[in-house]
Amino acid sequence: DFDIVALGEPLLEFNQTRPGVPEFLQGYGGDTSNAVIAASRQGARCAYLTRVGADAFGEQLLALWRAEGVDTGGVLVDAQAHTGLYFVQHGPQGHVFSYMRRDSAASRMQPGDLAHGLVQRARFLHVSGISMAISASACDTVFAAIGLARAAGVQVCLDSNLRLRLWPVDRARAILREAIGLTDVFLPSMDDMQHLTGHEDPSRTLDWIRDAGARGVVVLKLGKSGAVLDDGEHRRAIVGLRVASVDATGAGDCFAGSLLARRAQGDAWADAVRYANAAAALSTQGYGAVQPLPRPEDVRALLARA
Ligand code: KDG
Repeated sequence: DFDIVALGEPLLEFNQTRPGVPEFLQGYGGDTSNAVIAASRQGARCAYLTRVGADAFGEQLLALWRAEGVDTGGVLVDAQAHTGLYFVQHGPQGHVFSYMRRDSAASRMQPGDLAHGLVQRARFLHVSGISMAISASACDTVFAAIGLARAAGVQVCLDSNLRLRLWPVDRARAILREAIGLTDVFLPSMDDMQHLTGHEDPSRTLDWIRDAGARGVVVLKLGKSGAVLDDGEHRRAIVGLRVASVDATGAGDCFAGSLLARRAQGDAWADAVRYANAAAALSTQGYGAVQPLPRPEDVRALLARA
């Protein structure tokens, strides 16, 4: 059985680490894949659900998950489509993503792909706005997985991960609202929520989320400024930690994976959020979404200094 089963789209990553220099560091991305790798590095038992193409990139991703200890029994190889990829470039406003993913293998996921029964064997199901944005059939697959999870008593975790290149804001708001009401753990970022709600302050944003039907725990991520944990009774701020950041790609995914891993290992919510906040900060110190994901000893060392 698994602590975390995640569902979404993995991507090959090409990261331009020096602006203007035509060289790209090859790595891996895809928010939900990043999150399970982060969780696995923290000691959680994880599985990933997706489709990859019958191509070299799909094989590389399968090798990555195996090397990271992530179960691939729920990964289908789709000979009719390619594995998606993206480029990361760095500008004055931070990182910029360019996607090459339309009609990718993962976007062809169907609810019938879930027949393996892995969702029901998890403690947490992890899905995201991106998992739902990539196509209508992937969106249906996410809602089917949520239905299976709820029927089996598996807790549903949703990361907002709003990518407005992938879907229009009105559709994103309607679908995310629907999904928020079905979550046990909702992980929005303040940036994403500003697009959805128009609110600029955390407490009005959390009120909007509760009005949308969120019943369980909500952790509103404030980037460098930390996070606010709302457990339904109390709201408390967790301060951001200062580190020398070079690339924030995947920091939110590291937060999600680390948080669920620590919950699965028995931490109280506030301790798990503090841990996830430190892990996410460390993940910004290297380029790419996966390579800089920290190990527990690094996270503990930062927490001890904080
Ligand atoms: O959170 C980081 C991800 O956004 C990145 O790895 C690429 O999954 C990705 C996406 O769809 O933006």
